[in-house]
Amino acid sequence: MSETVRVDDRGPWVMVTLNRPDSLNAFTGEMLSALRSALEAAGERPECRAVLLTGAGRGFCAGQDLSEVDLSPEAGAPDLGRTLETHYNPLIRLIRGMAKPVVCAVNGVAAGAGANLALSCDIVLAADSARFIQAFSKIGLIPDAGGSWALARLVGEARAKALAFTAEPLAASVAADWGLIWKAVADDALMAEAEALTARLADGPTVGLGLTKQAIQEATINALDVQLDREVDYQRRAGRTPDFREGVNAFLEKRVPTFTGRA
Ligand code: T3D
Repeated sequence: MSETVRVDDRGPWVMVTLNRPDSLNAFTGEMLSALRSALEAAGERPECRAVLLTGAGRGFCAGQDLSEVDLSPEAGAPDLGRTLETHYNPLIRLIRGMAKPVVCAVNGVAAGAGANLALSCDIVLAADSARFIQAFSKIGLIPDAGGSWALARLVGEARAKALAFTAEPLAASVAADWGLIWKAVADDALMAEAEALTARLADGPTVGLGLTKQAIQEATINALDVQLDREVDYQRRAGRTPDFREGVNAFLEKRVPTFTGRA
């Protein structure tokens, strides 16, 4: 296991912690590879039914580690597209494509690709003191790690452009008011609330939740007719799971359902 990414197995779910607190968990290449391996393993393990992502120390993640970029004249012009193709794009696709809930607890500042990594997760909780910063324009870059896509969809073009052009920090409470994240939580309550939510989701009907995730993501690009057909397909699959049977039986028997998450 890497030191820069900690994985705590909590039985039905895992907590993945970005762990370079002295640099506000800024991403090195090694750390990005470790994060991808940790998430791939969580995605592939059927016993793992939800993931919680957070950061160690006072920050969530300050984006790409800027001390790793070689700007010496000998190195020539840097190819930042390669970092995206090698690391960030596969990570974002992995999280969005994972057929189980990914919760993010933003414990402190989230800047650059760190902010956009958080926004790629399914449910984002943030500490009241956390801030979201589209830091890219300060160094002449564009919002990456899915940021241009997520911002435009979540908060609309006007707010997306202002956040990206100005790199102004956005407080967690405003991010929640704008619909950028699910909610802001008191600092000292963040982890307990995020862990309880992840545990609850891990106890849920995993196949149905995975299909729900896919349906909602596709809805942002599909026309209604296409989406209605998707719902037919996904509901057919959800209706064939043991968890549907269990949910209905539990309702009729006036008891709490015990979902297994099995297909
Ligand atoms: O290949 C490619 O590069 C393309 C991909 C790009 C993706 C990106 O993410 S680009 C955006 C990169 N991130 C940034 O530009 C953010 C830079 N950081 C900041 O602006 C500030 O640190 C924060 C606003 C995030 C937090 O400010 P503050 O005052 O709370 O903390 P600080 O004192 O600035 O930082 C604390 C330490 O973390 C400090 O180290 P020190 O002085 O204590 O030894 C600082 O240098 C370090 N740190 C913070 N961010 C980064 C970093 N070190 C390396 N890279 C960073 N991104």
